[in-house]
Amino acid sequence: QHVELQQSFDATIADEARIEPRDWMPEGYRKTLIRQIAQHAHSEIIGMQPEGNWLTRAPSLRRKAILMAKVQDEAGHGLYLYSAAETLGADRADLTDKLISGRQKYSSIFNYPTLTYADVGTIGWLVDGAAICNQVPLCRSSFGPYARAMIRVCKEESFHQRQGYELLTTMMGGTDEQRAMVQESVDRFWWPALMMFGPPDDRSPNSEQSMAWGIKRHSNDELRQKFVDMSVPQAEALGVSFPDPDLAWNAERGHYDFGEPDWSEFTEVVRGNGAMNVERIAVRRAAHEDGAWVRDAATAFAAREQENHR
Ligand code: FAQ
Repeated sequence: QHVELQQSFDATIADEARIEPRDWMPEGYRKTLIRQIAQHAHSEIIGMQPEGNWLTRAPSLRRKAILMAKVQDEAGHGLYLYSAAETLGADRADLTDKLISGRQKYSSIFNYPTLTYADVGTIGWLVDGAAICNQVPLCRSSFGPYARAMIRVCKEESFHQRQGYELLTTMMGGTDEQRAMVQESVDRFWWPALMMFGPPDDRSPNSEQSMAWGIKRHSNDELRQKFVDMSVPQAEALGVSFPDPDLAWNAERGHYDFGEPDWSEFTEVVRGNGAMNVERIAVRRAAHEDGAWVRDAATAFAAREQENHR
């Protein structure tokens, strides 16, 4: 019977059809999806912090309203993704526990500090830009609930990217000081944004199997290249440069050549040694502990309601 189940799973993948929660799936497929979706959900939740840092100091009411809406969207994405993980049998409380005890990862990018308001624009433009580049193909992921969640998430992320670009465009039309602030921010975020796509293909242990299963649709290096190609004309239009002397159009390849990110820095950040790792987890842990009474009250309320309806 197991052979038949495996054959039916393989046929679904080969037909580019969707695997749904009720379907049989290999344990490795389930585990890989839980790992990736949980990491993705954690990134959305931790990703609220760098920009949330500027909510109380936004330069105008308009900017504050926009930023508040964006940060709220990230919370929504996180909840959506935790729900997708739950369809695979994962327990949300357990996933949160794994995040705050350091047993599950979140994206390296959120371990860099946000030092100026220009960082809000740069995160929108480059970080959400990289996120979209990586996530649009995931709308065709082989696992139904993940693919469907990605459709809405991508629509919201593209709004986020535009607001970031618009913010930077406004600053570039301002004073010399504002223009310098934008360039300084782009200089800090360019390389970390390239690292969001993960290690180079020859050092990416999960890529091959995840691509065979249709969980990932492109390799890390393919998406990184796509992001560079997309970003260079946008930088030119904005009037900023990227801090990479090797960045140059290669007519033969039809792509931009670019330098190598500092992979030792990436490894250190993923290991927990980036500038903000300790603070990010401490803030998340404190929010979880401070919210314990809400969870307790909701559970007690649900129990009482059930009792009343007996
Ligand atoms: N940071 O074998 P691979 C957002 C880990 S966007 C930390 O290549 P895989 C939106 C990887 O987990 C950000 N760790 O792995 C937003 C694995 O470790 P493990 C979130 C990383 O899974 C914007 C090991 O390295 N987006 O939040 C990173 O095939 C603005 C080996 O790597 C997603 O998660 C990294 N950058 O490919 C929110 C998208 N890269 O688990 C707020 C979905 C790799 O074996 C504000 N995820 N690792 O111990 C994916 O597409 C994939 O998981 C990759 C990694 C491409 C990230």
